Amino acid sequence: MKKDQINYFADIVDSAAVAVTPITMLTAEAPEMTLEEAYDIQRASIARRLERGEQLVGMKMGLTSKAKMEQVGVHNPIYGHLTDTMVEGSGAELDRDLFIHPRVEPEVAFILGKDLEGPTTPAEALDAVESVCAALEVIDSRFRDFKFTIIDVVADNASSSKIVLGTERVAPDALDELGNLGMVMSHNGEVVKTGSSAAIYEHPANSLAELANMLAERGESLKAGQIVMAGGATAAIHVDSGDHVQVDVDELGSVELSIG
Ligand code: 0L1
Ligand code: MG
Repeated sequence: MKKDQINYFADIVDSAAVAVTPITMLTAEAPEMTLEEAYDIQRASIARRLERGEQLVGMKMGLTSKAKMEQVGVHNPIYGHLTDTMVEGSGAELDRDLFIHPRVEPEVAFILGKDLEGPTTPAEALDAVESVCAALEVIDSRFRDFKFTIIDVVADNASSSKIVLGTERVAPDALDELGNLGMVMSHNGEVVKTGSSAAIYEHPANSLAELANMLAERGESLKAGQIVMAGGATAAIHVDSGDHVQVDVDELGSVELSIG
């Protein structure tokens, strides 16, 4: 695919995100699009955000649990880019008008204390982590009816929209069980999902290492200070105006958001 076509599709996903308007899958127009080209489109759409003054603050892994893969019918982990305007603190009230069809999922996030470059192992990846926190991700596919192929969702920056981070930050070596933290998500006061950080690629450190390794294929790496979302531990839930969502994570405390 030529550069002008990459830019053409980057404009489509970026404009849909800005206008909060659903679009048809890109693969309907370009069935021959490859995964590599989809990541090129993702990067070109992020370049548009940076040109508007947003700052790159981290990355996310997506589709790292069986529950998530089954929910959207895509069976490979993918990554996306996070900018400063996507990051919120616990207790944030998010305007419903920011989203087409928001869903929320429980995660854990890493804050890196050192640069991390693949190829790497989960143990080495964890050594680059300064702290871990509870997190919620609000995903919002730009594609109509939340339907996409892996190519489409990668081009759409892995459905990234908002992340909400818990205030409690814990060093990884101060955690007893990073690989098996209980996670309980409540929706309007009712428990709707229970799970464990073990569902996140069998251990969140596996997800972090996989991200560094995927980036290394493009000669890229993670930087000290960046946030990395490890992926959803359960399927995502639909949310709407007036909703409140909270996740309580063993050893990491809770994080909550509401939709205004
Ligand atoms: O964070 C995620 O797992 C989302 C990846 C993209 C698929 C989706 O929109 O659920
Ligand atoms: Mg996620």
